[in-house]
Amino acid sequence: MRSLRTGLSLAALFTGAVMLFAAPAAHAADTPLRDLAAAKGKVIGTAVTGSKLTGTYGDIAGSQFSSLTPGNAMKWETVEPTQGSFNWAEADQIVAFAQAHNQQVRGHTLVWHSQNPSWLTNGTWTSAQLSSLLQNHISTEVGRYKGKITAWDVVNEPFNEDGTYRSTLWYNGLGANYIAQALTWAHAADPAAKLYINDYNVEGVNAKSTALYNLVKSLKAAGVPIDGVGLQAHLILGQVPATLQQNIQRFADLGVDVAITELDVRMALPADSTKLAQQKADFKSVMAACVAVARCVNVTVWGFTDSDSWVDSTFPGYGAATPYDANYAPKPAYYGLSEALGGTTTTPPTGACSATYSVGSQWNTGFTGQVTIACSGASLSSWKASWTYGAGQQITQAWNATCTQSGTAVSCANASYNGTVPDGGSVSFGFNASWSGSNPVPVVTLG
Ligand code: G2I
Repeated sequence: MRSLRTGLSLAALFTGAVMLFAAPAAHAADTPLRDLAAAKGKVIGTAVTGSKLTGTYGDIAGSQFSSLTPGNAMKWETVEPTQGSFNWAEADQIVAFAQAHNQQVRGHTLVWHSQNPSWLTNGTWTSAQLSSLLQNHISTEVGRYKGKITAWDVVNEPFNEDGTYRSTLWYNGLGANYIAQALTWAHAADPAAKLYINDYNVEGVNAKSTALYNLVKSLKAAGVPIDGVGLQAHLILGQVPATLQQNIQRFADLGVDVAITELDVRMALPADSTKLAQQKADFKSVMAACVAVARCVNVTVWGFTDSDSWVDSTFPGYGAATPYDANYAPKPAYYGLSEALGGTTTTPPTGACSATYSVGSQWNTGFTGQVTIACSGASLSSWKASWTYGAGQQITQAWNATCTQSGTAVSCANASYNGTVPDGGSVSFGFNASWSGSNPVPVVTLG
């Protein structure tokens, strides 16, 4: 009893605070991506949700990007939910925001098999009726925004993976010629807008991208107004196609522009420092491929923050696919984009988060410890605290983290419920451990 009381009072002596890295707010001094891109003759864009364009979301969208793409606001089901009754509110709002921030707008998308209104998909139409519905839709929407849209994704996702035409309302009703007709109608409605065909899984050289290549070549030969191809680039961590730059180049050599239109890189959750570093490399190599080809004009991310991404709901267990975390802190991926555009920042991508280690109580054979991870001017979506026990200490039990010890090396990762450390917030976990002889406070690293 006496020794226990002595041990407890001594514990205060062992309570130390270890600051890790404390960087300034990670994005404070960095040159905005749009300025870096402009210096390379490129445009950098993001998909946006109109209702979110205020506060920090609006600040980042307006200051970092030189192009906006409405994520859903210009799709047919949004703009004409009931036949003949139009809703342009969100699309107008995004266009106005872009104009106020000196940004381009990529119009997305006029002809697609998805996100069409039910009155259209459930209707029974002759070819002539379908053709006239499509022409009216294109003329109305492109005409409304004439002079305000830099580029339109006129036709979206026309191909199957094997390079055959996708069976859709349009292909089945009008034949493959719907593509040339849509481009021609869009050109008539806004002759200055650049007209694109946009698809996914066409980033590398493969059957699908070769079908797109052959289509563009034949459209050009026939004098159809086609100005560019959009490579969506919904990628999986570590899987940027090796032939991306070669593929961009072959389209450029056909005499069309190329845009990376919907870039994101999804990973299995939870994110960790290894995955985020790979994601940085992936974003960097995509941007570098675009920078390397003069006719690659725009790289657009499909949502700039993990709180505004389609990935999490579509691929359960996957996420963290964008360059900013859910609390608007730039992730390593942001610095991947920045570095590929010539940015020279060396700011630690994990930002100003630190861990403090303390011994709470200590008795002759054991002690209770605590680590607090706190963020200021940065945030974390997952964490791992590691240290070395040089004096034979051994973790026996932990709570609010999963701790493993191998020899002298201790590593504690967040539990499923406390991976997020918001800007200005903190998370703590505790543990019991044994000791003998001495119990020095270790240096903790955060990853
Ligand atoms: O699916 C990812 C993208 C693939 N390429 C074409 C893009 O247009 C497409 O974007 C996504 C939007 O980011 C999502 O936000 O398209 C999805 C639909 O295919 C959009 O998801 C829909 C949800 O499915 C709806 O439940 C929701 O009401 O977004 C709607 C509006 O938030």
